[in-house]
Amino acid sequence: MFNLILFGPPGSGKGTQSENIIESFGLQHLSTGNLLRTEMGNQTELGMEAKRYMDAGQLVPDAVVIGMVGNFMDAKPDAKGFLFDGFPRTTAQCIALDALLKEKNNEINLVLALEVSEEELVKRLLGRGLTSGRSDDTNENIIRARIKEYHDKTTAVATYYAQFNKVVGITGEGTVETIYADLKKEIDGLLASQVEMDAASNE
Ligand code: B4P
Repeated sequence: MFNLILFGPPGSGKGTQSENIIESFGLQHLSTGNLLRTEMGNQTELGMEAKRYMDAGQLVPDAVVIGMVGNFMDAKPDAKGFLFDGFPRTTAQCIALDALLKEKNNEINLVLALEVSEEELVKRLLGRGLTSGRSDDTNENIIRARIKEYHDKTTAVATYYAQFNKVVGITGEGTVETIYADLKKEIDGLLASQVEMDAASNE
């Protein structure tokens, strides 16, 4: 199994780049933002609770998100790996994810961290808000609150995985294609080194 986290602030291109990565590498896409928006669209109890936080630019409580991720992973027993997009977003979520993977004798192999300036993030999200219908993208104050949540709670995710030397920073400004090429180079490099290690251990 190959498990990858695509990490970065809101609007850094996680959703955009995930599409390319899952297509090339056949990973199962797990976007907590998408899962939460589906729950909201279906007006489930979980979705109605999540909406209150998302509309204020705040993170949804850990227990809600972790339960949802566990259910999603259990429903995909044949996945050859997961691409985690927008998850984990707190240290508690990192610890919970490690435990969920360990139950399946697995771990996170790589964290790719997209780096984008705050002004570019605000510009992109306001741009998406013109057409997406997402209420959290239309108001600059809410967008800045989301970026503050990222600095207050989510940058700790990179610190957590850095202690295991799993984080690689990627410049997230430029064309979608050049950024994808940089991401792909890192994934290809890691997969090649895993093949070499497997071959060596079979000798
Ligand atoms: P998410 O749905 O995860 O999404 P996001 O932060 O808005 O951004 P993403 O980085 O995916 O942006 P995208 O590629 O689309 O989160 C939404 C909310 O859900 C959070 O605020 C939180 O409340 C809640 N939530 C989600 N997960 C949670 C968790 N684990 N715990 C607690 N709460 C959680 O790109 C944005 C725009 O930029 C697009 O318009 C795109 O076209 C454009 N763009 C992308 N790449 C570009 C490039 N290279 N150049 C120019 N524009 C580009």
